Amino acid sequence: MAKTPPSPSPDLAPIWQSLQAHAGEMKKQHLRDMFAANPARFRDFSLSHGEMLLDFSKNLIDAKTLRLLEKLAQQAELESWITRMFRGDRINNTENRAVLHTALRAPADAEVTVDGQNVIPEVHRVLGQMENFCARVHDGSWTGYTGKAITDIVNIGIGGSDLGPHMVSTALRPYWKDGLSAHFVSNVDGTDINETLARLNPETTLFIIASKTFTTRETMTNAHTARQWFLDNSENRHSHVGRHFVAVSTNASAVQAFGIDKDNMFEFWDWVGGRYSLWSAIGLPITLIVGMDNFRKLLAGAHEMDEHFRHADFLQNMPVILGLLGVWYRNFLGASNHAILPYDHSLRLLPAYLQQADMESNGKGVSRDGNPVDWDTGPIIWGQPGTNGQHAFFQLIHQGTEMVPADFILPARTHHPISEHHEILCANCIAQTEALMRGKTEEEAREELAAAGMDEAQIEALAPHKVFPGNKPTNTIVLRQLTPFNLGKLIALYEHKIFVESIIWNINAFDQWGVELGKQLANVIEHELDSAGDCSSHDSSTNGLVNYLKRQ
Ligand code: G6Q
Repeated sequence: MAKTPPSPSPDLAPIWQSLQAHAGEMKKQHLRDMFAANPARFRDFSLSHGEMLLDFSKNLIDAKTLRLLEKLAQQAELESWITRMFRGDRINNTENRAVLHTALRAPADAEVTVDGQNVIPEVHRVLGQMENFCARVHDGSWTGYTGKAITDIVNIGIGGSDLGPHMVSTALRPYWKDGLSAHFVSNVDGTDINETLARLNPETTLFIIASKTFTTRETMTNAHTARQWFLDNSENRHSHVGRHFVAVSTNASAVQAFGIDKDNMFEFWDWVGGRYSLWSAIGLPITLIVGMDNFRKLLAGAHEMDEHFRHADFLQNMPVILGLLGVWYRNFLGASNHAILPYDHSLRLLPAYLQQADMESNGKGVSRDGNPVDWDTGPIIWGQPGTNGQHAFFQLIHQGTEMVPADFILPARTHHPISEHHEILCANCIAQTEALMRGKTEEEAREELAAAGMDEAQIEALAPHKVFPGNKPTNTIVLRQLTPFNLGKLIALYEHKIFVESIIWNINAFDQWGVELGKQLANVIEHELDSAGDCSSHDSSTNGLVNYLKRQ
């Protein structure tokens, strides 16, 4: 009998063992046979909520799998963790912080307290400030230093202060305001800012310096370069800076030291994690480019998912189902990674966004109490939009040796109904999930080759290469259309999925010490690259690389 892997807590050991035994049974089954045996499989294993459908029937599960996974969630006290997160408990234990991105999209009459203080009025005060500012930019009453209206918004930020606003702004391209363009600069590589500035006119450009800490080296370097470019290309008057630079931060003193008036600073709070911050003032570039009404719809969509997550029974609950399936594949069926495959060109940045959301949250090697984990945690997240991926890495998903559970995300309606493009896109998306599930038997492969006129010897040689094992798990998430509301809902779906997994794995999804390390290390080497003489303070490889670069 297979050895049961260690469970995330002693209390979970029996259910973990049951799931392990059940996984052994399920590995002997094929999805093709399960579909043949149960014609109602789609009905049994799909959920629909508002304008979103989740078809999870093409997973290696049956009713018993779900019952066991539900029990796992119950025994991990998921319900109480959900309550604790939403009510503002300090569940980010290593940073002693509440985790309240959900409060950012709660209605004005909600009440969520942190340290006895209701945070909702503050959230809505900043939303009001964003709304006023956007209105002034849009109606032309906020102008550049020569009196011209703003035409270009440049967001300078990195990680959580870039990926969310960038992904959402790109996804909502059909909603962009006429006469405005958005740009995103994140990389400290001067190429990024250089290429962006080359396209801009300082008279009509507004920079948003987005940094929770306002100390992040990359962002501050880009911000200073942008300010210098602005001064060099305008009348070199510092008094003009205020019209062209605003900040989003929690660090008021550093913002003022940079030269941005505190009235032009948009605040957020330590209970908003970087990768969960697009709903806060970090969303300012989104509000500018698509308008406040659309930003509020984005928030409303996320709130709808929050309510669903809080109140739906586990087996009717989309984030819970996705999270439990994630655990099922990671811990019981040996999957090391998970693909995000949006069949929507506008969602092309979603895989990169979810890489951070998921891998920074659940890429943890110690449990909440600081002990090394003995069980697998977050998988590697990767992906590309369809149909491009089909002509690249799908080969490995279909016929490689690695199991790659995948999410296919598809809008039923397109914003660009041009000739037959959307039908082709939809057909490809659905056909791929079908092919991954069914595969192609040797008999089918042989028949196909014979029909193509091959002789026996050719069939013999080629048939093994034409066989597709199938039994490859996929979810399909269909949105009626990629609207601001549905996008908000989709992002919140993934946020909560990630949370569900972290609870089962008994890890803190809301810190990121691995990211902090990079920030410290680079500072030391930056100084050494700049100082005279050979560097000898590191290992021979690090010293060798530093000294090689110094000589170039
Ligand atoms: C996100 C991370 C990280 C962070 C960036 C930028 O959860 O903490 O990606 O967002 O390092 O940090 P600042 O906003 O402080 O510049």
